[in-house]
Amino acid sequence: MFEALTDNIRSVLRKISGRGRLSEKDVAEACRELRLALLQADVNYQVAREFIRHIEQRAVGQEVAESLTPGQQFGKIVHEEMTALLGGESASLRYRSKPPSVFMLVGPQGGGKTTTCAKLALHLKHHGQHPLLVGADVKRPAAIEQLRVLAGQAEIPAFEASQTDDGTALAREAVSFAAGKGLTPVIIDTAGRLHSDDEMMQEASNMKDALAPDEVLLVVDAMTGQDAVNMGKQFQERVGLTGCIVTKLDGDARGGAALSLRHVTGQPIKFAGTGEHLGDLEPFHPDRMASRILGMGDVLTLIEKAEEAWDEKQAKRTEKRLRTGQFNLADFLEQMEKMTHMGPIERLAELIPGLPSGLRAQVDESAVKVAKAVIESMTRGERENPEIIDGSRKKRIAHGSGANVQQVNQLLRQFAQMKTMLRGLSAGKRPARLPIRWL
Ligand SMILES: Nc1nc2c(ncn2[C@@H]2O[C@H](COP(=O)(O)OP(=O)(O)OP(=O)(O)O)[C@@H](O)[C@H]2O)c(=O)[nH]1
Ligand SMILES: [Mg+2]
Repeated sequence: MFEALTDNIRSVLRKISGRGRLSEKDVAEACRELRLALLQADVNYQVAREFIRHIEQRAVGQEVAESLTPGQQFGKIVHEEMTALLGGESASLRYRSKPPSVFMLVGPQGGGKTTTCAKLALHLKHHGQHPLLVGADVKRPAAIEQLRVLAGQAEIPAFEASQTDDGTALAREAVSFAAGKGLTPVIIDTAGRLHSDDEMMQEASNMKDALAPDEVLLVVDAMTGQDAVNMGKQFQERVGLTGCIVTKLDGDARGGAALSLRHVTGQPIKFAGTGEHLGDLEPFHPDRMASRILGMGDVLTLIEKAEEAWDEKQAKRTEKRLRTGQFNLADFLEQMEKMTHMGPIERLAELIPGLPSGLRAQVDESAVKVAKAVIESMTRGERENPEIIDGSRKKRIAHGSGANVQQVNQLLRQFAQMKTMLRGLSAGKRPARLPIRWL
């Protein structure tokens, strides 16, 4: 995510972090480079200018001058300002006291509305809610079918309309249906492809007037850069928004849209889409995103992902096995499988602080596949007690898994390292469950 931006900012911060004292010239130089990095990432010109102005004001002031580590203090200021730019506090969804709550997703064509409706519904279902999906893109039967298919995959009810030519009437009907069935929230997918943007916004605005939704969420594709931001501004003016969802952060978006959207629309980013799968939606936390952009990782999101993928009972069992020194390659394999459920490893690697970019590139799924194949070629005894694996066993395992002896050795070494690390951590709390070191 935002690789070039992260690399550029890191290099500015690296240069400045070792300094014992910062002159105004040093600050000016760092700010100039930061500004350039932002503009190259397609951040709105005014947003970049204001961001830098804040940093400059603080960096030449007391805060830095009196700090024992001015370079690091500068980095802290950049992190804080980036967090503020992304909205400061995390923003949650608004619900009405008498359900069903109503969420409308709006936005330009192809931004990801339909997909995001289903992702959001699934996310909320995982948090104990009972959503109803409503396809109100009535001009395109294919769009309603698309939502129905996604709803089926997520095992979430999709509203079957009795009439289909008026999106607003359909949505109204869906809300009373939900009220009768105790379903909430009602998540409404709207049209992105009409004759003109004008017509699209008019329709969204009419629907909003009729339904008085609790959330009007703008869904925009981060890869469309400043176009997305301009559309966001128009939607805010014409329809009125309560929040934004940025999609396709997994692609090669430069970051400009995500960084400018909050400032330009005045509305918080509430979620981020990070892939094509229904599970690829994350609540948006400005401080965590700032950490990720600055290359500082995002351990909290990593832990949350781990917790979603892991069941508590199993985690307890693993912890116990660690404590009692029973943790073996079979557990290792089990963990690896769990981890592949958390999403592509490269993306998880972004969440781990301090991984240099070169190392990130080495963390690929094929390495995990090899490791899995190697472990699967072992006998049960070998998995439970890797010490018995001698030269001839290594050859057999390598042969059986399609790997070479070196790879078998490497895996055994990594396992030993991980075991040592986990044993050290197992006295502590949550990180003990995170098998990150073997990366
Ligand atoms: N990689 C990636 N693809 C996404 C993400 N969100 C949506 N997509 C893809 O983007 C494409 C368009 O998504 P839709 O949900 O159909 O977009 P839409 O806004 O409903 O489109 P219209 O209804 O035509 O305006 C689909 O192929 C989705 O799979 C994401 O976060 N990451
Ligand atoms: Mg759609």
